[in-house]
Amino acid sequence: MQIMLIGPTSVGKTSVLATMYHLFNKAMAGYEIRLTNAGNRMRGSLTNKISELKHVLANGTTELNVTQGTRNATTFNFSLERPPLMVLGVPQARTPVPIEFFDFPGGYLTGGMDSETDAVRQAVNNSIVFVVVIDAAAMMHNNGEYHDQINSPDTVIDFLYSRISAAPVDRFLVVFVPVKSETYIADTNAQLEMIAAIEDYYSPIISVAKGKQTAVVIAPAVTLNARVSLSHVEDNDVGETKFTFQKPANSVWEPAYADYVLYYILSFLLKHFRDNLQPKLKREEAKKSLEEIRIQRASGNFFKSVLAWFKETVEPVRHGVGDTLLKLFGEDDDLERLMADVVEKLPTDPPFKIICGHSLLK
Ligand SMILES: Nc1nc2c(ncn2[C@@H]2O[C@H](COP(=O)(O)OP(=O)(O)OP(=O)(O)O)[C@@H](O)[C@H]2O)c(=O)[nH]1
Ligand SMILES: [Mg+2]
Repeated sequence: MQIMLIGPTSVGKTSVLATMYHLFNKAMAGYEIRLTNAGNRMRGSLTNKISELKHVLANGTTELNVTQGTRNATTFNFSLERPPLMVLGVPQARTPVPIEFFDFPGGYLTGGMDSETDAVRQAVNNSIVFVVVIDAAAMMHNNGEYHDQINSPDTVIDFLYSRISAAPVDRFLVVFVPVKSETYIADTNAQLEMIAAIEDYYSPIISVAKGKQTAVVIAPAVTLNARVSLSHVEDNDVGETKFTFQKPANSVWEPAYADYVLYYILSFLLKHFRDNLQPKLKREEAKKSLEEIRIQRASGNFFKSVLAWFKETVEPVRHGVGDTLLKLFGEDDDLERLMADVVEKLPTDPPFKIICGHSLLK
């Protein structure tokens, strides 16, 4: 199950990933579920990103420094884990569900070498969930004067459009995540303007999604502190533009909203599982009853035949590709309960919006 972060350099992809991971586990503390990446050798780079975000806020200046970009394309292997299931007092370990996040240096998208562009294309083709990170300040400032230059919407649209339009049956989720959006989530009018801008600039993705099994949502993230704001914009001699943000001196890391990105992803994955796998299991159950009757009548060798049936039908379903969610949630009611809780947490009011594909989420 691969999830891809997509956007040009410096828009905030790695910041969103690090913050989302941190906030999600904090919010899920009361549930028996965790997203972990223990043992992943790349774990350090997310921790470093959080340290950097804290560091740029904590100093005595009011100008916000820029942190380091990502050097190499990285797949972060996470897993969704739950504590063991107790069966008659004996703990039964549950198989974790692997979830991979693919994060790459944004330069691969815009000015990359062929091999870098190929890596992006390959990741696009392997992913069903896309987290499109947008620099909201660049999209909104001066009526979007810098949007093309900084967010390269055409390139992002090209990649996603071809993936979604070419896939006959796959389901997709596209989450637009505006960051550097502190100013635009602070009041209702600005929230609506930001939502309208995304719907306008990225309309080809939304149009193709509406004709396919694709959900599209907007979920902003504050990865630093909501009191950060745009200070000024300068063009240098070589045509580069620098956006400078300001912050209160000696402020602290107070991220917000980024965990909702994961709630949308999780409800999409749970719904996908429920719609595709559960009916399959129910059909298998029905088949089993019929088969049992037939076997009992025909041979009288009931147990041997049921065992054979189990090997042929149930085991392949259980060990099937991507069906590890079944192992994590088992045959109890946990899936239903978690699904209901996660759906309850899905925000639908501005600055969030479910643009299309409600039925793929709930
Ligand atoms: N104002 C503001 N700045 C942010 C926010 N999130 C990230 N930034 C800043 O944006 C810069 C780039 O963030 P990264 O997460 O490294 O961006 P990236 O998209 O991973 O960049 P590459 O790895 O180069 O592709 C950093 O200096 C962050 O401090 C935010 O919510 N608000
Ligand atoms: Mg990065």
